[in-house]
Amino acid sequence: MSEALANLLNETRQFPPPAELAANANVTADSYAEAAEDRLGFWARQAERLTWAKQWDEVLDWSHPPFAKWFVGGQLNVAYNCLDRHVEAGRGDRVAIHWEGEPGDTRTLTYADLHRLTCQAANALTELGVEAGDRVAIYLPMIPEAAVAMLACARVGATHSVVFGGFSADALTNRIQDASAKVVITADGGYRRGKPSALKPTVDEAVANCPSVEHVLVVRRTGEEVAWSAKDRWWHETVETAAPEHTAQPFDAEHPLFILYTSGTTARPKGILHTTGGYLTQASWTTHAVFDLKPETDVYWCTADIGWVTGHSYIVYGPLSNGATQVMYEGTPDTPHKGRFWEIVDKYKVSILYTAPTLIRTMMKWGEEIPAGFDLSSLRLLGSVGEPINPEAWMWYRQHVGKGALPIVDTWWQTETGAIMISPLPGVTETKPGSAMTPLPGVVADVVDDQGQSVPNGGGGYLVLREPWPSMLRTIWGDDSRFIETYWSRFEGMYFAGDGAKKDDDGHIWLLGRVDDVMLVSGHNISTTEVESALVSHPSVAEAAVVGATDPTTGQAIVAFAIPRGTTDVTGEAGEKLIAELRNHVARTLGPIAKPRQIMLVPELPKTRSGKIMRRLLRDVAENRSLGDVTTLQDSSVMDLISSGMGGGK
Ligand code: 6R9
Repeated sequence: MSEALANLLNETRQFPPPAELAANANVTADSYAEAAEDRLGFWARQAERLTWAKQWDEVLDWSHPPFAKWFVGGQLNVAYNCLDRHVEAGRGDRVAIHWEGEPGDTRTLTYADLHRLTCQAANALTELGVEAGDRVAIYLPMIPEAAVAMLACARVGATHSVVFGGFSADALTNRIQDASAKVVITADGGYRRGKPSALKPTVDEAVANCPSVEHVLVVRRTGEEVAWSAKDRWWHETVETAAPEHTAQPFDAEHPLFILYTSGTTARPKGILHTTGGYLTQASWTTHAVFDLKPETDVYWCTADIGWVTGHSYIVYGPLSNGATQVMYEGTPDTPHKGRFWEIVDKYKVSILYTAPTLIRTMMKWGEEIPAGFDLSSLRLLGSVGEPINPEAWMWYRQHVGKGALPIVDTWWQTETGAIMISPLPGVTETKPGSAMTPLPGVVADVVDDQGQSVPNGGGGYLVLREPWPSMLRTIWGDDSRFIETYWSRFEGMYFAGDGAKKDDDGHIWLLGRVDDVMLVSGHNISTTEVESALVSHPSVAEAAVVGATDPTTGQAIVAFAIPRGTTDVTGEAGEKLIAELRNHVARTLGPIAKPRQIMLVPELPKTRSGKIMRRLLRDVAENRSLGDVTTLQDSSVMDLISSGMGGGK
């Protein structure tokens, strides 16, 4: 795909794991060999890390691809694995969640506390008529009740569908209707950017159009006034008064655990369905392996929202099944000040931090003096997820958060994959800034060309998965044919992830962004990620987004949007000079073919609510079109800022 650029972005820096971490790592290099020799045996051993009520008969049934069944005949309860077994083993007093509200209020929940609340919530759901197999929609802020609600559903075998609290009434309505949810769990609101942000009115609007909903359970968080209907029940009057005893009943390994909707760029949302045994096996093992989590001593913090898959797998199911102590934060990173994240790391002595490139680049823009003002000495491992991380952002993360020494795990995966697939192992892999490196043991990924042929080292193409994996999506809810068409039709017998990737000379994998975002310039495929990384490698640029705009001579031309770092002067002539310098910088770094036709200096970039850059909207700006659908934008005023521009020119 990027033959014009292959190997032009010469990243030669490499960092071996710290010796002490390598010596005590949860997982060693042997795992790769073990899994290569017997992949199903390897996954069966990881499944044994869980507590099963009934042993499986067969590890994988792949007799009707692409419909997989893992741990066939096995039975377990997910909530039992996340809570009861820790309490039964005498670890009930261990802190499960150090919760920090945005206004600064805090709660500490031990495993015993979380267990009791989950049992009460399970009893309350049963009392509301929820049975195994029913769907429950969850629309909550980042409060402990979000985890409790998910675990209570898992406990009674109800399938949860968490909808991110920032989504509109329309988005919520579509998701409730698609899954015919019987109950909605919400709150009066949550705190965002220093003030209460209401949720209940959105639910009221949605539920008015959702006849399947019988009850709405409402957590009181902000105390703001809410409208009340016959379907509504307060959480504190229903859950907190319910009996605290509840016996978790085991469910089949393939029992539906949750549906999570992915937005997609154009089409209607897809309800990605995950099931019980395989999902928990891989979510749990990857938490243990990739984060080297030591439940007795580590304090883990994943900054994602529970409304995204990262929150499902790496706040709820992965960490809790391992008995981890974690931090959960309700609010935004700049409330009440830009050091809030670092203050939290310092306060709770966080040792493992898992965050997103968009946040790292925002921190770069704010300046390194902010993290420098806090004691980050408790940190020992850093993670990244959500987008390709540019080498300069990776280096900044290592330098200014990781004391120039900590390992970084850049983890590639998707809502559809359920758990981490491609990532360094922190005690094994010699990392390269910007590369997700190699598939985890038990995962068979490859980069293939248009014809589905594996590309040689140094080549680029499409990322695929060649073998089924335990936490793979089982289907799109209610739409098997769309499942087949979207993921299994592009290449015979392979899962098509929709991402471009290349293999470097050592065979390590570099993600190049969504294939829809690849540009075709004078007959050459050029990845947006590589040009963005070249721009971010310039000291004056904090963040960049690149798109291909129609061009009469070259087919597509590269148009870049760049956010200058903190104090850079971008007014008038200084701006023009910087733009000229940046165009030449890209040409020098990647080759003349990648020189942007146009660079615009902007204060912000349009992002989805999960922090991914929306290049589609930038393409509209670059081609002087009116803007397409902006409903999934995190902040719709951003597009006005960009269109009016801080500076532009060729
Ligand atoms: C976990 C999550 C999935 C898409 C995926 C890819 C991008 C995620 C990445 C990455 C490069 C990484 N992505 N992690 N790209 N390097 N480490 O984000 O799930 O919201 O479904 O998005 O995100 O493009 O295909 P989801």
